[in-house]
Amino acid sequence: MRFLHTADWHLGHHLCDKDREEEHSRFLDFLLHTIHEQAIDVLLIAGDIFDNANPPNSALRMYYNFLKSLTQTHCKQTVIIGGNHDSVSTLNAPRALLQSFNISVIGGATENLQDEIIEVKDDSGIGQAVICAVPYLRDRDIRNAVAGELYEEREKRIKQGIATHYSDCAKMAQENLPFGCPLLATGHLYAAGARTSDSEKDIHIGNLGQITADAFPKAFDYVALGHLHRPQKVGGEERIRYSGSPVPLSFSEIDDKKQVLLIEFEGKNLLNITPIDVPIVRRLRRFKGSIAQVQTELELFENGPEALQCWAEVQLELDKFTPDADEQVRSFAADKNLQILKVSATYTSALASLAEQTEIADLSELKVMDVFTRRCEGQNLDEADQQEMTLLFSELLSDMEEEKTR
Ligand SMILES: [Mn+2]
Repeated sequence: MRFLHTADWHLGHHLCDKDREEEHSRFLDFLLHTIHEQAIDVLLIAGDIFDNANPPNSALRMYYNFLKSLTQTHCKQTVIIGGNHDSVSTLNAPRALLQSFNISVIGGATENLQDEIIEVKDDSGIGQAVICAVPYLRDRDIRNAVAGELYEEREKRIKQGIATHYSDCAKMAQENLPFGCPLLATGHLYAAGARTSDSEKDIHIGNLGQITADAFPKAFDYVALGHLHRPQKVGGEERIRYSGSPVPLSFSEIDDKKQVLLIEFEGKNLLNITPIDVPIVRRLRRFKGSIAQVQTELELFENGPEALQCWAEVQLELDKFTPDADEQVRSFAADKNLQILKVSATYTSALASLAEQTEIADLSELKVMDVFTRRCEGQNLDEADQQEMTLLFSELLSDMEEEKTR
């Protein structure tokens, strides 16, 4: 059997106010083409289909058009799980309808665990594989907050909650697993030791729920993960993987390979895992250094073979405040097929404190947690209090986020 693993599409995403529609549309065309070409039997989409809980109509249209085209391929079964960015109700709304096309949607943890277990059958109804379609597990799905709980206890409870969910699922799935058939699982979480980029939001109260590879039962022959945008294995295990996002979601992902994963089974034997590169349709570039260095680099910039115009970020390193730095930099790129989306500056020593003040001027650059941390500074809190305050604040943020994505 041939499975294709992808995740973190983030349809409806914007990079510095620029929409990604063209890139997403080309990715979905590539995906359909790959499904045909590689004769894929099962498609696994491991969460964060949409960038936010209220996706724009254009993103919804793209999603449904893709699913419609999918029904015209030989793909027998599609499994879609909700991520931390997805709204459970938005994903689940067409669930019953999509089920009649063998597209199973698990927007959020289900009341009855059996609903997360999906059997793949051939045309004559014979079981071929079973998938534990575990979605992003929200705080309320895995633990009941206990008043006065300490940091360590909270961490342990979340981790244990996730691990228990997986082991219960595996046990239940094994009961009906036809002999010689593979058992797969999905997940949307932050596995310990994995590498992040700049574009993942914190999950599980400031990333408290980092589980390790051994939390996934050995019974799983492959685990298709989502959440982290860089493709990677977990704990060195071949069978536990992040596919990564197909479109770079921040300038920190410039050097990452963007891929989908082809997983081939013969009976229960995992034969091959083959990354298939997603074609780059738009290059993202980062230019860094003094104004003169950036000028030289921009002058040397050559257009690549990509279909769409390059987007760039410029990080200036300045020794004095230069009011027209932004304008200067943009003028160097005037006759290039390149658009500068963002210019930021850092200052050398003497101006550092001033820079810290001016840095705050750009609100879009500030993260909520950074503002909170700065506010705590100078309050003379001891380390334990600081940790507790940060945890409480993360918990509040997490609750607000979960409220948005119900
Ligand atoms: Mn994501």
